Amino acid sequence: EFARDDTYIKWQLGLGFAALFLGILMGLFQGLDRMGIDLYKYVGLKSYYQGLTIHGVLNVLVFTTAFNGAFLPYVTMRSLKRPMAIKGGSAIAFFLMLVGVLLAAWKILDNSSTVLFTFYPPLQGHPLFYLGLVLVVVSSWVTFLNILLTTRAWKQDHPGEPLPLQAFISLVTYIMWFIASLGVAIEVLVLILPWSLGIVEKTDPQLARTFFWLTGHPIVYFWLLPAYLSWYTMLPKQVGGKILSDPLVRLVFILFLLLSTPVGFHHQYTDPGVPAGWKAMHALLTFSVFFPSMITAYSVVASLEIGGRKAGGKGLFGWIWKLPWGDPVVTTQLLAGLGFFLGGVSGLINASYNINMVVHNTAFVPGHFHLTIGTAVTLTAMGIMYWLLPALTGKKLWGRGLALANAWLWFLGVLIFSRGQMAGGLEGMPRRTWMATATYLQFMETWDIPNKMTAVGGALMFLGGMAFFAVMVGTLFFSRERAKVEMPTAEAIIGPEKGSPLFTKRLDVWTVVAIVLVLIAYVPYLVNYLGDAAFVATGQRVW
Ligand code: HAS
Ligand code: HEM
Repeated sequence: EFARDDTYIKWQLGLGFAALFLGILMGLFQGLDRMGIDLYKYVGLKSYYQGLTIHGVLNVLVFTTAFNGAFLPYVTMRSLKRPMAIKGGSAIAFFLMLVGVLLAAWKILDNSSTVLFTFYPPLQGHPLFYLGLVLVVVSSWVTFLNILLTTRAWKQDHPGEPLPLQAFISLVTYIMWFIASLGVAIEVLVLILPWSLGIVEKTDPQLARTFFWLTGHPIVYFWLLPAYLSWYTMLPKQVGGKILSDPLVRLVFILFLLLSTPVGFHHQYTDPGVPAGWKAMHALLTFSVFFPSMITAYSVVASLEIGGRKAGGKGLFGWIWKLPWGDPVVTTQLLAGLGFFLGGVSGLINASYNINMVVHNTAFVPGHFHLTIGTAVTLTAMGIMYWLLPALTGKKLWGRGLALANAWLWFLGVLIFSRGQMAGGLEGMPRRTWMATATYLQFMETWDIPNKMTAVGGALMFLGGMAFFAVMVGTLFFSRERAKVEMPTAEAIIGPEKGSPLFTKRLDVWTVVAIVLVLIAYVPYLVNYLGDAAFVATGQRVW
């Protein structure tokens, strides 16, 4: 019944993880650069920055979008027990993404678009690079439309019933992403492409940054929410626990829908041209979007505790040791969650308007996000693959020991790596800097240990990543045993019928509120800015 869509889901996962493979290879190069080791020249890359563009684009633009575009349709179909509504939808989404990735990769590899994953002016890339990224986003919109129509068709057959939780989460994630992605769509189509094509001579970097970050913060929740889907609705089943409360989970995702987007200025605290009042408002909203994650920490840990106690765990912490640590599906996610605690704490430091002045543009920030996207999300995606690949191929997971090594090496590695980056950052060590060539930087004594920690921690993460790919290849080609694996779906102690219908059924209302909040958070600022600003800046052509 699902075979038609599953074929392209598999291809999209393949594309996403191939991107991650190359992405983390560049990560290793960046880490080793901190010890003065320059590997770029051996693989024909022109500079550290070309590698960093590959790292950022492949890891956080391609891997994440491809993984979500495969995983969430997979979940939606199983949750609703029906195939996707648009017949060729999964195929269209895959091919759009494939062409987009090939175009962007071509233009990065010929060094015409070494503009980093944030690609805002005045750095200018080749038009085909931007076009490639546009296609990746359009692919995600096709997936959104497909999920929307599939849930709609289900509702017509089940009038008055709330959507099953996993389909509800998939849908909210994509509604949030669709609203958020309009910022970068405007940036690329209106401000960047005409300028990169030479149709207009100048563009406005400040305005472009604002549109970029309108998308650039909520995109991190687009990356995170599928991991939350797994932590909330699958992990409890995998450890023998239960979801605490179905309506509470829905509330959390509705809060993300509302609060993810109107916070972009927390990436622009140091930008001139944004009045302090607007920055303060976005700071306040950033603290608000912290709450749904706090609720998550509480409820997911409670679900784990139920499982651990059922398995005989006693005392305040005794249940933790009783969790199935021998199962890589579980261990990856537990360690991803533990890493995320630290990612969350450092996020709060970034978000504090005044303290941001200390950490902005320093290595502290990569320290933060390798714990969030780099670990909470990536390690969870790896853990998901440990059941999803057997489910999709019917082959038993190969190399359980390697899979456990993946989890522990990555976790240990990121603790060392991020501590190094953060310690250096607090001593003013810059991010996005080719250390091996900036000889004066190497002689900063206080950065010596942070640099070494970055290199060693990064190398451990890399080894962990290779263990993951070995398990994937092993399962695909060497696994001889068959396995019948189903999507895990945990039961909830408090079911959806106990929640207010406003939260369990009325996503339309919340979508409207979310749009209004975005308009309030940006439109008065934009009207004011456009009234004042002349499009003054000139772009720096790099091709
Ligand atoms: Fe961030 C910069 C603030 C979350 C990613 N962030 C970045 C950048 C990236 C990124 C990529 O306000 C850099 C962009 C660039 O290149 O310039 N971030 C926050 C805040 C949060 C946050 C307040 N970030 C994320 C997530 C990301 C991500 C999630 C990716 C997925 N971030 C910022 C700010 C900046 C920033 C500023 C700009 C800095 C600058 O100056 O440039 C919050 O959403 C975090 C909330 C998290 C928590 C933790 C809850 C803990 C849980 C764990 C449960 C435990 C379990 C395991 C399940 C409150 C849920 C238990 C296990 C047992 C064994 C018991
Ligand atoms: C940046 C290493 C995995 C996303 C960096 C930087 C280093 C690094 C050292 C800082 C570069 C600089 O500021 O100059 C590593 C290593 C990894 C790894 C050793 C694992 C082996 C990942 C993963 C993701 C990720 C899995 C996301 C899925 C990013 C992003 C940047 C970055 C978005 C910022 C790029 C930019 O500033 O343009 N990485 N990384 N990394 N990393 Fe990673």
